[in-house]
Amino acid sequence: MITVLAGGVGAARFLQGLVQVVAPQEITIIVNTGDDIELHGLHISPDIDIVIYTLAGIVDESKGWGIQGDSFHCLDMLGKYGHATWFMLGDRDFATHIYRTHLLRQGWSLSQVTDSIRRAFNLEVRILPMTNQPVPTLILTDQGILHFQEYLVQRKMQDPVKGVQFKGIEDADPAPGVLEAILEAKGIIICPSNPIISIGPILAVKGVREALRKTQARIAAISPLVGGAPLKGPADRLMRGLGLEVSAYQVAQLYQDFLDIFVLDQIDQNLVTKVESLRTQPEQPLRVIVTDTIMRGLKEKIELARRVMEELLR
Ligand code: FO1
Repeated sequence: MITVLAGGVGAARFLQGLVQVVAPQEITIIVNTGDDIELHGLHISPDIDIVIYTLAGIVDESKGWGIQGDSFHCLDMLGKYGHATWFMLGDRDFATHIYRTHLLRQGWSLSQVTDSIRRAFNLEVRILPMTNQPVPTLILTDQGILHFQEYLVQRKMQDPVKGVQFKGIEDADPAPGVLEAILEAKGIIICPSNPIISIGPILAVKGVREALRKTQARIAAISPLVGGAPLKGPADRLMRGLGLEVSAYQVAQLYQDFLDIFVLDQIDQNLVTKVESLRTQPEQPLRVIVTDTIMRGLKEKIELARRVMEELLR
């Protein structure tokens, strides 16, 4: 089994390549749920949906989220009733949130609902939410405490970041199968996702970091920062706000205690020696791979996945 830690858009794009290189039945994806939000009385799990829609081939590729060709009549109508419409939920996307919320209210867990949605799309990968309990990511700003989606989408990242909190994380148990997927894996991949708000919440779930330190499997991470900037999203603003250096080196340092392989983009070739120096035990060097990590098309996604798998299983 290959276990993958995933956020949203960057992870989903990488997974499109990985499923061409590794048999989907062999892949377990542990997905961040810190971005989850309740809107219009519905439970929305953006990262889970982004992964499922992308692997199902129905995602809006230009945005990386939502369903291609979706319409927005339901949201327009809700707007007439005075509901906030800043989070662009399409009509077909709404069906997913209605279905999820309906089953959650009947007592299903988020794991069970996610598996049911996965099966509806005939996906053979295993998709596990990191936890079944709500752990919203909160961004501390001088405008007060904002839900991550309010910070990102509603306020368009305009507020300087003073801190990040995963509310309730201390009491959140890993979802069934999460720790086993790490401990029993043949190889583990940390996707090129935001290290603070996508991978950070997964690592903060009880027992996950310890399992990563303990597992016999090699662990590879792909830098989401290229040339000191994210390809998409607020990683730079969040890292700066937390007093961290905005660089691939800093990302490797955040994973230092469990990392075996770090994948840098060609642009960051100059960081190789610095990242290699992060190894904690001399007998277990940190291998740094330099390759093209910018996934323009399927060919690049497959090539990146192939390169990572080659290193992971060598
Ligand atoms: N991102 C936006 O920038 N604007 C939106 O209106 C928006 C709506 C949306 C609806 C469903 C969904 O699954 C994702 C959506 N996203 C939107 C993306 C999302 O906010 C983030 O990209 C992820 O949470 C980050 O991983």
